[in-house]
Order: sequence, then structure tokens, then C-alpha cells
Amino acid sequence: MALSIGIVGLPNVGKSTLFTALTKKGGLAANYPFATIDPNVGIVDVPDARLQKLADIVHPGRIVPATVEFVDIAGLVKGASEGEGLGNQFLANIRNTDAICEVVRFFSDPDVIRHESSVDPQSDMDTIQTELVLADLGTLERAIPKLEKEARRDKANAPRLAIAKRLQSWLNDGHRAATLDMSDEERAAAHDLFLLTMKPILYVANVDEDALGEEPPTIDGATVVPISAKVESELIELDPEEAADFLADLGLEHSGLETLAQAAYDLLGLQSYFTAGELEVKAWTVRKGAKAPEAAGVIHSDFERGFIKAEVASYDDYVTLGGEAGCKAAGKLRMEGKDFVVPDGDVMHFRFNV
Ligand SMILES: Nc1nc2c(ncn2[C@@H]2O[C@H](COP(=O)(O)OP(=O)(O)OP(=O)(O)O)[C@@H](O)[C@H]2O)c(=O)[nH]1
Ligand SMILES: [Mg+2]
Repeated sequence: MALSIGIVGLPNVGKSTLFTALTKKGGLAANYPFATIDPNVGIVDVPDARLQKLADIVHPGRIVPATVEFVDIAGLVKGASEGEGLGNQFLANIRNTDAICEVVRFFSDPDVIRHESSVDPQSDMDTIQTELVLADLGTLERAIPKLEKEARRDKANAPRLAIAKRLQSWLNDGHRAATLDMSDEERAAAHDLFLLTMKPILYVANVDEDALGEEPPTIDGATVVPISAKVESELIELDPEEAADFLADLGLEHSGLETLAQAAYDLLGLQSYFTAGELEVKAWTVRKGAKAPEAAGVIHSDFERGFIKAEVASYDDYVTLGGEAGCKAAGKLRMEGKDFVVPDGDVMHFRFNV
């Protein structure tokens, strides 16, 4: 399943510009029927240059990159959680995402009107945080009576009620749910509440073009990805060579999409491993620190259930030695068992039996 990211921010900060650029550039994953999903949901490929290198060796029928799903919603304004503006009714659309990407206006263009509640990046972020916190308080207000009933019916449900109440008072003090100190069990129970401020958040600083090469602005202990939505929307009009030249002129190596996708992977502690065969070369997304059976389970639950062994080559060996046969001949094709912690980029082949 694709990693999904909800885009939030004040009105007119460049959310849709960024979303459109991301979605167009990445192209829709072929196996995803666009017609059946909301127009504000876009699935984009995660660019990974290693896939092409592997394909040059294996000559597969197709290359299948990992994907990230972005969900664009209307701008949030002060009071959104009380029904002000449009954003509030769309917040439900991002309740199921894995992370939140907040676009913050840093660009100066006087022609683009700032929303009335927009003053500067810090106060803009405070406004958004307040609205997300208020939305979560609304969620808790609706959830708590049900949890009380369940706790009365069965004592085993009491811890779920307790954490909901702790979260309520934490959020009432203006904090994000994610920063509350919780045990693993509490965290799991909290997860079932689908709170927006439980999700990891990354900030896109929508900066002026000439600020792209500079140090990114810092935001208290948060991941900040400097992007120019305007540049991204220009990049998608170019063919790959022109786009590379344009990026080079700006002193950049990667497009905003690549940087953003990578930042999201890092934020969520994710990495890729590859499968390479005649049919396809494919990137799979797995947790950092995952062991071989869990990685196998990303392909199919049968692979995890019936896991026997994994044949593994590191990406570097695979490329240097020209593929599986070369790795085997050089003794670099390893057999790994169920305790093997999968590193980023390994080329894997699973043996299983169900
Ligand atoms: N100069 C400049 N203008 C931008 C940039 N990004 C967006 N804009 C302009 O800002 C205006 C608003 O952009 P949108 O992408 O529609 O903003 P939004 O955040 O989706 O706005 P809402 O959906 O209303 O909340 C448009 O006129 C864009 O062309 C940027 O990086 N630089
Ligand atoms: Mg928009």
C-alpha cells in the first residue's frame, strides 16, 4: 500500500500548485484507477535512480517504483474547526493518512494575496496547529462518550478511555498529541483515535526561487523541506534534460518531489528494498529495522507466514558484479534467515512455503 500524505496549510500558500506539480510529474501509477478516486488524491512515483541501474542489468518487462499518495485539501483558516471556511469539512479526508505535510508561505510575491490571518511563517504555523488541535479535540469529544460506555461494559476497555482523557487534557493545553509521553500500549490505543496531531509532520517551506540554494529555514525541531512550488510547476513543463539543466542553473541536484519523498521516508523511518526479475524490477517500502519476514510480508502475507529464507545481494554488489549470477560467482549472494535485518537497497529473493 502506498504511503499517504495529507497536505495542509493556510489558503493561498501554494498547496494545490505543489500538489499539481507533484502529481503531474510523478504520473499516476498505472495500476491505480484515477477515475474512482477523488480528484484531490494523487499517486506519485517515488523517484529512485537505482531502479534504472538494476533494470539495465536485468532488462525487465517493466520498472515499478514505490509510490506516495498525496491528498490536497482546501486551506485551513482560523476557526476552521468551528466550521469557518472550507478546510474543516475536508479534514476528514486526511484522517487516514500516514503523515501530514504542512505548506508554509515563505515566498514574498506581493501579487499573491496573503490570507487575512497570515502574518509570518511562525504565526501561520501556530494557526494551523491550533486548528488541527481543535479538530482533534472535536474527535475526542465525540469518541469519549462511546469509550465510557465500552469501559462500563467491560473493564478491559478502561485503558482506552484513560488515554483518550489524558490526550484531551494535553490537547486542551495546546499541545500536539504526538508529543504526549505514552507507553507502547497507550500509543496503540491512541492510534485507533485517528488524531491528526498524532501523525508525524513535515514542513514544506514554499520559498522564493532564489532562496532555493540557501540554508533551509529552521522550524523548532522539525523537518523542513525548502521547495518552490512555482519552480516545481515550471519543471513539469520541461522534458527531462531541460529540467536537469534548469535544476543545475538553480544549483540543485534533485527536484522538490525527490527531496520531499525522501524526507517523508526518513520522517516515517522507511526505506526500500528491491526485487529484480525478468517480469519486473520493483521497489518495496519497508520499515527501517524490519527483519526479512516482515519485508517479505510487504509483497504478500503468505511470504511472511511461510518464510524460509531470503537470497540477498547488496545493491552495490548487484550493480558492480552485474546481477545475480555475478554475485553468486563472487560469493556475494547470501542466504539470510528470519533474524536478518534488511538494509536499504538490498536486492532480495524470498523462499517460502505455505
Ligand atoms: N510567487 C509564487 N507564487 C506562488 C507560489 N506557489 C503558489 N503561488 C501562487 O499562489 C496562489 C495560490 O496558490 P495555490 O496553489 O492555489 O494555493 P493553495 O494553498 O492551494 O490555496 P487554497 O486551496 O485556496 O487554500 C496562486 O496564484 C499561485 O500561482 C510560489 O512558490 N511562488
Ligand atoms: Mg488549493
